Amino acid sequence: MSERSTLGQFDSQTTLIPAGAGADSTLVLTLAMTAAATVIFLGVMGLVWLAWRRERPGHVWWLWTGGFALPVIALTALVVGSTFTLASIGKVERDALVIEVTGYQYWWDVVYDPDGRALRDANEIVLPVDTPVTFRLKSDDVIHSFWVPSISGKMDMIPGRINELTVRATRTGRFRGQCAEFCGLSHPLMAFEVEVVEREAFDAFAERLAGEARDADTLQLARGRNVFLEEGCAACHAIRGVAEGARVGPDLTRIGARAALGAGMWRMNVGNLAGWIADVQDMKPGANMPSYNHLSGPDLRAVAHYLASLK
Ligand code: HEC
Ligand SMILES: [Cu+2]
Repeated sequence: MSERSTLGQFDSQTTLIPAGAGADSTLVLTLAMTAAATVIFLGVMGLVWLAWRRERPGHVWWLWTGGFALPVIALTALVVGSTFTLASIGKVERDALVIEVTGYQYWWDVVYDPDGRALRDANEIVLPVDTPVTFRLKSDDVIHSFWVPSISGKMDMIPGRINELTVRATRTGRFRGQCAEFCGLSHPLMAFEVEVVEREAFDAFAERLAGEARDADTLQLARGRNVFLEEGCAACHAIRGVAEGARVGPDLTRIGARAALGAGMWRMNVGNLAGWIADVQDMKPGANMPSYNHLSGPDLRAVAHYLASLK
């Protein structure tokens, strides 16, 4: 079994098996364009073949239809098709749920309902199925691009700007998102998971997110929480109810519940968590986090178990 994250199933990151309204219409347009291009290509090749066989050049009539009328008709149809598709993608809906996503080198800050309860999470996005969701996309360092190929087209995240992208997931499942704009050497390692669930499951998820982190209710977990506080992790990471405010790294309040560790890179488990903390530069080269290879074995195990318990 691969130690990589759960994603990598063949339908988790593809525009060819759509799971969202935007991806749906883009696929229809793509197929229509491919079909039209194929017909035109075959037609032109047919004409080339005819021209090849005849000794005399064809009539002027051919020039007018083949060289002028046909291209005008074909291009007009394609322009109309793509204009309407583009207009239908990301159409703003008033009652859409708002999720604010901020890109950082090389991870994602996620805030549900930013104008209301402002529930913060990271590196994973849960969406209710068949519900319009408007992503409010920002960046705090360089330009990133937010892309969940199975669900919708991509949208740039530009420092100092807010871009909006409205999507509607059409079936439940797990999908993979990926930063789609070169943002530094570790850009390809900047991914995330999207889980599309039924509305009730989404509401339950939001409830869990609203609370504080789970208590450290065993000796080992308490030791792990102390390591977290004493080693200065809280300078960059927040855990609600334990250490609040820091935004340099992902919010860890419910890290143990995420399927992947390190923005879509590794499967979430105690072993990978310990490896990450001890030698993050080996697990994810370029991550903006120091390695903690001076921790004792028991301390490292304790903090890894503590983080895994935060669900
Ligand atoms: C200087 C700031 C900084 C400090 C200090 C720091 N981290 Fe991080 N940490 C980060 C950043 C930035 C990331 C995101 C890296 C990436 O994915 O590119 C991160 C990622 C993580 C992740 C993965 C989060 C996820 O969603 O997958 C864990 C777990 C983690 N840190 C634990 C710790 C622990 C435990 C400590 C203390 C022993 C610590 N960090 C100290 C900045 C920091
Ligand atoms: Cu990026």
